[in-house]
Amino acid sequence: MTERIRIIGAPLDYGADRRGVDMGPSAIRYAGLAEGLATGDVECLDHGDLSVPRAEERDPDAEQPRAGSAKFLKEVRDVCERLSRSVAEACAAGEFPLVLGGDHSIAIGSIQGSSRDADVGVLWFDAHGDFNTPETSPSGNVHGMPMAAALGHGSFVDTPWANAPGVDPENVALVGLRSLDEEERLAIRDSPVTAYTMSDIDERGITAVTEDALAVAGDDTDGIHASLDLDWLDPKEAPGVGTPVRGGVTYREAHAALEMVAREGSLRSLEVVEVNPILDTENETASLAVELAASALGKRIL
Ligand code: EXY
Ligand code: MN
Ligand code: MN
Ligand code: MN
Repeated sequence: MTERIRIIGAPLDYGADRRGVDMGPSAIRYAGLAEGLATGDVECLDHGDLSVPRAEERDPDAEQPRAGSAKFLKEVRDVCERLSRSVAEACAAGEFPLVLGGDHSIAIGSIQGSSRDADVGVLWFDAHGDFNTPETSPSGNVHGMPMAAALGHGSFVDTPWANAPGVDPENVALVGLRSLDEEERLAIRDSPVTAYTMSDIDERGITAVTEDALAVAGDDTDGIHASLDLDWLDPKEAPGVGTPVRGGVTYREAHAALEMVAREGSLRSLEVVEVNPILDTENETASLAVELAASALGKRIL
């Protein structure tokens, strides 16, 4: 049966400090996304990019939703609401949503859309926990908050556009952590989510950790959403990201993990985020995003 992949670009950069991540979807397409995913029985339907107002054309007097220190929450909400609809529509039409970021705040929309009519587990591949709330964030950048937002933590409790009621924190696995803020660290420890640090990967190997993470996300759920932040990888492999952290997973470890995700068979949506072509070297981080998406979607060498 032909599998249909709906590509949705979300060129949002309001969740991060560094401009340039809004060019991620173009860079990923330029790196050969459609060809990279195509096999005999895969069809790519590119729905283009959601429109995001440029910083220069924003109305500076527009009212911002009040919530602690979250910056540009109105812009993030506006894009996430539309993204959530598009992802939910794709799922309902039997298509596989592949979302291209943009900064990681777009995960709020993809997770909500994917879990609108289903119980969904989440695999979060990231150097960061993205578990801050407007109350705990040291930066006010919403890309450090999407996982907490989806779970309705802090003042996100009152934001129906952000919460994903179909996601039980028991089915959330954070993989590859190596940079957490202090309050964020405590929030993760207090929460039922399961977190695997880089030390876990050092000690047990990527295969054992991914197997456990898949079991967490797949336990009694209808499917899994995978959120791939390119800063999960070591900056030597993926230099084109806004918040690089040394000591990340290698090229082979990343492929191995995502190939396991494909083999497990319950992936229902995927996003690749934080590719910043301005900071990249010859589009190699965007190319890596294409390769890893292909691995997650089951592309085989043999
Ligand atoms: N924890 C820091 C903050 O909240 O500002 C850094 C967050 C970076 C988030 C990146 C993309 O995963
Ligand atoms: Mn992230
Ligand atoms: Mn990150
Ligand atoms: Mn459950």
